[in-house]
Amino acid sequence: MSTEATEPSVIARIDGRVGRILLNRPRQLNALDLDMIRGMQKALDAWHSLPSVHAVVIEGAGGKAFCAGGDIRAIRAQAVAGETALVEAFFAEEYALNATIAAYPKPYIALIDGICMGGGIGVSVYGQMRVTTADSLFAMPETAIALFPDVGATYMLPRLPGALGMYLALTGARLKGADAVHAGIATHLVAKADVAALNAALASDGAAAVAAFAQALPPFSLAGQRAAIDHCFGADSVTEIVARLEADGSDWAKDSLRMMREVSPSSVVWSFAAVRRGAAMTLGDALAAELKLTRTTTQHPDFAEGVRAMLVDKDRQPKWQPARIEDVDPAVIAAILA
Ligand code: QUE
Repeated sequence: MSTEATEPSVIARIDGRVGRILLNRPRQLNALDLDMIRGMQKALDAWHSLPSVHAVVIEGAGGKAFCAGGDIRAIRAQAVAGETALVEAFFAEEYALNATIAAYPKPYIALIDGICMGGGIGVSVYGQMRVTTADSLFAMPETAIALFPDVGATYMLPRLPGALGMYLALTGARLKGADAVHAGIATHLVAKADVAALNAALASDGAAAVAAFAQALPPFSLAGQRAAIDHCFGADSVTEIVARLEADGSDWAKDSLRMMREVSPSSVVWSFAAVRRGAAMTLGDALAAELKLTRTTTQHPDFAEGVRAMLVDKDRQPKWQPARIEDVDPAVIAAILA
């Protein structure tokens, strides 16, 4: 029997002018489970009309991650056990939280210092300010587990410059802090050494404190690839993206092809379609379409296999069905997207 007191996985408190949310599951890289989602929703609802709370500040505990995503291992176990109501509850409440943040009437400030992937992007990117340190890592890596870029990313990614969003969606490529600001995922770059002082200034001055800590951006490390990204990932089909990357032949194109060939081929095809579709949707409609898409994608064998390979057994050797992008059946994908 453990005698340790269980720490709450989300800590919400008022500090000066701000409401603070601490994601507090550091050993799981602050990956969101249903309890955490409910704790965040409850805090945001309580502060929504409370005049003394002028802004909300969200952070991750432990110094390694802001939030690595959702508690996908639990979702996989529920999906495999046929507990579809639990899977549905998780995604429905997570997406409702994303929508709450997007519509929040007060400044919502995410302090991102470390890993920020998937669900972590969903609880930050719709806020007014996404403050990042230089060493943070941002990614939408869902094609690696045969899900798709969700938490509203089918709405958000097509609104990034050019075809950058499709590149991030299909390859799962990581961006460091400054590049995330260039891409529009983050809004301000701050020095790691300034985070504590910024945090204190937020409590006394609210959101206005951020500006004084923002650093000048170094050049976008993808500046030299921007034209190729738009050309290759702006193509009208996955097959054409692959053909353009093969024709490009640069190191960047080879790396991109390698990343796209490692992840679930079926997921690449349905994620392409979902991100394309989201370009013409509102955030609310995109989240509704995503919820529908979770019902079919979590039933595809690649989802259980991808989570097994990346997060359960961690052998990173998934056996995808089918194994090649070229063998993905358009009729199967159309049924998943319907
Ligand atoms: C792709 C993903 C995720 C991932 C790894 C991938 C993802 C996710 C996690 C994750 C990380 C740490 C945890 C955890 C989950 O990893 O979405 O519970 O402790 O949440 O290659 O999409």
